[in-house]
Amino acid sequence: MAKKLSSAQLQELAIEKKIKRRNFISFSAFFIGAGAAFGGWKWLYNSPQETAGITAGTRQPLRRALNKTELFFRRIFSNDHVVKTYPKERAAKVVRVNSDIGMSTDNFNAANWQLSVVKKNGHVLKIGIEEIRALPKTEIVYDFKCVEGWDQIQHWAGLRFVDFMAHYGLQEQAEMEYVGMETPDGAYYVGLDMESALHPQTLLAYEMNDQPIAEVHGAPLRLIIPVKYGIKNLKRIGTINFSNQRPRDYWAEQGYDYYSGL
Ligand SMILES: Nc1nc2c(c(=O)[nH]1)N[C@H]1C(S)=C(S)[C@@H](COP(=O)(O)O)O[C@H]1N2
Ligand SMILES: [Mo]
Repeated sequence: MAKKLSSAQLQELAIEKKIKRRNFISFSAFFIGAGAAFGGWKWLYNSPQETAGITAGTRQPLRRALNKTELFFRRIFSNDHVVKTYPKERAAKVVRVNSDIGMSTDNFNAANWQLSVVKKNGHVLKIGIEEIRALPKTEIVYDFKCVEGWDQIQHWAGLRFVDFMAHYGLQEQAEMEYVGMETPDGAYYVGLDMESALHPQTLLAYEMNDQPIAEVHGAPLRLIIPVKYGIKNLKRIGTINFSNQRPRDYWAEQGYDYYSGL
């Protein structure tokens, strides 16, 4: 015959039972959670690799997520966001030189440089630097940021890209989704979403600190696109083209973010 338990003992038993149940629940939750995490990782790990092309290879689901975050940020930081500017006195006198891909001096002569603009119909406009200098000049003093972790307040001047498009009657190309820019030798190249290219602070720059841009900084014409990291600020522009697909991009091919916005 079962021993009669006191109410205190009964209470104790009930509590013990409760603790056992709690332990069971938390252990199960832990194993289910760990299982899910492992499963998720395995799923990602076994997912097909995207074909490395415009962007470097990663697992397809990860790339889909990255592309979604890009769209999200593009909507939030669209053209009404303007990068902070500074008084000219704040601009660095000694401007940092970063990298020089596509900047070889072997087959390049700034004196006979011409910009090539490939129109939608395949026709190529050839534009000299004097023609660009004759158009309205816009200046900007802002904090230039490189993904490698440095930044510097710099003073640039040139033709706003949006003014350039209007002046050369490039409305049809402005309706396209992307702009591609490349050095004359094609060794360095960037792809830009049209919104950022047409941003009011984006310049085809030909002056730095009130002087023509030095060769190392991209003479005679470079891109200054304050809404992007340094990697997109192509030095020594040779060709500009337009497309509805992402143009090739040097650093995106190495795994950097294609959008690279700030
Ligand atoms: N042609 C060309 N443009 C380029 C680069 C390059 O290597 N080649 N590097 C980019 C990077 S990573 C940065 S930070 C800036 C540096 O510009 P700066 O040398 O004038 O400081 O240029 C960008 N444009
Ligand atoms: Mo950079």
